[in-house]
Amino acid sequence: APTIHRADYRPLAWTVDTVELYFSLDAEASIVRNTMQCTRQGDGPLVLLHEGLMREDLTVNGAPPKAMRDEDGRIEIDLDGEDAVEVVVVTRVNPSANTELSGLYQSAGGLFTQCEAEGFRRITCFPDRPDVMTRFTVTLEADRRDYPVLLSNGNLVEQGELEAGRHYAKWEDPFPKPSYLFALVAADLVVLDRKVTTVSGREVLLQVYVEAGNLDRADHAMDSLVNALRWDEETFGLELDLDRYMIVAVGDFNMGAMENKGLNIFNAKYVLAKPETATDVDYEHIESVVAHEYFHNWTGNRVTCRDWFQLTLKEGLTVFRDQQFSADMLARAGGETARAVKRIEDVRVLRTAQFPEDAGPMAHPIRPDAYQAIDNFYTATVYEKGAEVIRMLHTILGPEGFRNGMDLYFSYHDGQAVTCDDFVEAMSEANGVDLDQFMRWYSQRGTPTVHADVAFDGEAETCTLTLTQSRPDKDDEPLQIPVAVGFINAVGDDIPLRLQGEAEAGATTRVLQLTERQQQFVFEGLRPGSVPSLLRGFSAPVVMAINESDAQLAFRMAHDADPFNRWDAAQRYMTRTLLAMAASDAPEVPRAFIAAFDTVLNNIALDPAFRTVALTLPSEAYLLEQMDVADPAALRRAMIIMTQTLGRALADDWLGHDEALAVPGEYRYHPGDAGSRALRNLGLRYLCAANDHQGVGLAELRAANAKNMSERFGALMALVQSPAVEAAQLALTAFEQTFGGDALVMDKWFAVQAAAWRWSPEQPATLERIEALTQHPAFSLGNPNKIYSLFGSFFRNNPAEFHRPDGAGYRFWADRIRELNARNPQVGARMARMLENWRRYTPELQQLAREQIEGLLKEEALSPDVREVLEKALG
Ligand code: DPP
Ligand code: ZN
Repeated sequence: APTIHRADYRPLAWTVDTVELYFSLDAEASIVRNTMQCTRQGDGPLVLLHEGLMREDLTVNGAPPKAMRDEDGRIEIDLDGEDAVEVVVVTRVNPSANTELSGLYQSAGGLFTQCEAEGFRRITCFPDRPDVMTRFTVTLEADRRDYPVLLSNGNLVEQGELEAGRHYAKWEDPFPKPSYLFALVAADLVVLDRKVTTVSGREVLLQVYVEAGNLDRADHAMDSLVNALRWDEETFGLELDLDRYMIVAVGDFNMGAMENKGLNIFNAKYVLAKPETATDVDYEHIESVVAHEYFHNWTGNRVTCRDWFQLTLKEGLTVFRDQQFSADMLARAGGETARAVKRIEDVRVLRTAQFPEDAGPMAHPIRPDAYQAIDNFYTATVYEKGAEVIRMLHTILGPEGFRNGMDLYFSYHDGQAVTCDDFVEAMSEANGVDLDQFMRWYSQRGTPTVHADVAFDGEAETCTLTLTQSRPDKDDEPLQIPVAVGFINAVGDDIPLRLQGEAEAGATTRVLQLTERQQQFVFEGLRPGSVPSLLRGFSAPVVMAINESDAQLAFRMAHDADPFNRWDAAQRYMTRTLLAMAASDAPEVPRAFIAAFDTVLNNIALDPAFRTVALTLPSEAYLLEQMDVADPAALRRAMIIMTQTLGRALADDWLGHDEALAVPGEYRYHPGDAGSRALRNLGLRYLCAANDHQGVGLAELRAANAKNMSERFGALMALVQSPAVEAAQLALTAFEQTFGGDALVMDKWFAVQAAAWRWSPEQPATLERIEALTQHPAFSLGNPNKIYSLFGSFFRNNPAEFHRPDGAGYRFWADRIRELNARNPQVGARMARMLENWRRYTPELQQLAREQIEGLLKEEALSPDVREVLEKALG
């Protein structure tokens, strides 16, 4: 596929003012009649894009076009002398044959659409680019019995019966929108309604549509939607602009959810929840994804992207908004620690998924310069690092300055398709702050490093902090990096800080602006031995490099007043200990490490939720990234010894906390309760890893009898992730018998088995287990959630079993890529990415991986998505 460059952007010569779509819906043969009123806005032909369409008719002002070219999915029609024309296109599509789940497709007997990024051109011919904003009127006509519910964007203006058991509904969206925000649903669904009054006093109808039988799982999504609506009113003064806002859950969906104007379509796993089937983590994810899509209504829909290179304009900003929202919700119920734990979880995701991406062959700036398949750029970099860049602006400008910038951004650009520059310029202008240097964050790739050097002068009681930044790409262009800094005294208290030249000491955390390659900051009144705590709250998406002894890390683990850094100290200590163990012939957990761990575990002044994140080992993906040569087998051996040691050495403590933290009463989704459950689940993990008799007994009981899925699944996971092979098998079978008919719960059942470590030689190899599971009746290659659960969690979360020395994991991977490439290239490309960092591994593994990647590249029918990933991987 050709490479598309950001620099080549040109506006189109023609735009579409209004479009009328008439769908005669049918699972095998839907007819789409598309009537566009087009107007000229520059020199050149009218352009229509299409992919895989059967075209039945195309006319301009009622006649076949005179001068028309049609090549590679691009129609160009010369219309010299014309300034306005009506174009009609009639196409025929087969939703039941659409396994890519892009465009119009079938799921569980219903019809659904997914148009971002380029799915609309698989429905009709259209200038399918985000900078073409059009008013849509949509009529859906279908069989009433099979498709009783007919939905599209905007307001329902007409509906009625037709002959032969058919009916219709007509929808009008009052807001011009790009085609990627178009949606329709025709299905047999039930609905949860709620009416709320917006801040300006308008009554609006909120709806959550689910399959019959799932109505008892829709309340949490609805509550989340109401909370999001209120939060955006209060925090940003942004009100819902529609009379009706719909969320529809669908079982087969490539992404998490989609923010179509007024008609969000969601992967069912981000809608459906009840205590018996959803974990605390599911509840948290639903809250944040519902909010994310709702927030897009302003950041994405009212103001959209000029081109797909600007994706982070809407995604980075909207992820930042949903993170802030979730943090506020959690803090409201669970206090400031709950907010900090949310921040820690977000950074953990960044380090696990984005840091390796930014160090690998797919590394790209948050605003990429080039791509072959845009679907490959819905990445952790665009989303998560993009959100960190917005967060830095928030830090630099402060909450009020940021809000003023948002207000100005909307006042300038409402109803427009704009660029990241437009956003940052509004922030700059509203605050009178020069952000030219800050803009470099949009074009840099790779994770920058900040080296810190701390020098005390005992006599003068000063401390000089020298910060040096380096970029992996352009080292001569320093970035603007806000570095939040604190110092802790010998008894563990934060010290009020005074920078040289200041009259008196002030706050205990100061945000320093690092703008040069190297800068010195002199603090006065600091005694030698004060312990620096740098990059508090993870104030910038960088690696902070500082020489710290184990003792200093243990001290910060016990005392750092910044909860993020307290967690981070634990992560650093764990990382260096695990890496040393992985490099050792006789790995052992040092006593001092166990003592530091013990101190946190038994500090009951700390929230259980915080203790849980602090005592959770870093992900293997992150740890492998820290190894000079990634050796999954050596790391796994270290992980096993580490978990078994912590389970055995602290067994009584884990058991004591398990009893003390039992949550009485009915399940409720609440950060306090969730924290207690999480710490108990973590305890079971360590206890079962150590094959502790009592721990295994508790896990068996809970896996069988727990009233809620958080506890039940936590126990199941502890058993599967342990040497207690028989107990695990019994629990898995019982779980399957109870939940075999529940697709979302079975996703968990597949995922937990795919992530299983091998604790003893008696345990079957995970790969063989996965191969058997692909034959399970609940598994389906056509369902993306199943792919992510069974294959994704194996490739991503189980490096030692995936990167097997015999290469069987890689052969399995290549076979799955072949299958998925043909069936669903977007999902196939995501799975293909799971081996992109193959050059990081041992020479033996590299050789085996290379063979498989090269073999795949010889395939003729490789989709552009998969090809781009593999070619870049081979580089
Ligand atoms: N639906 C995806 C998201 O909300 C892409 N826009 O991030
Ligand atoms: Zn989004």
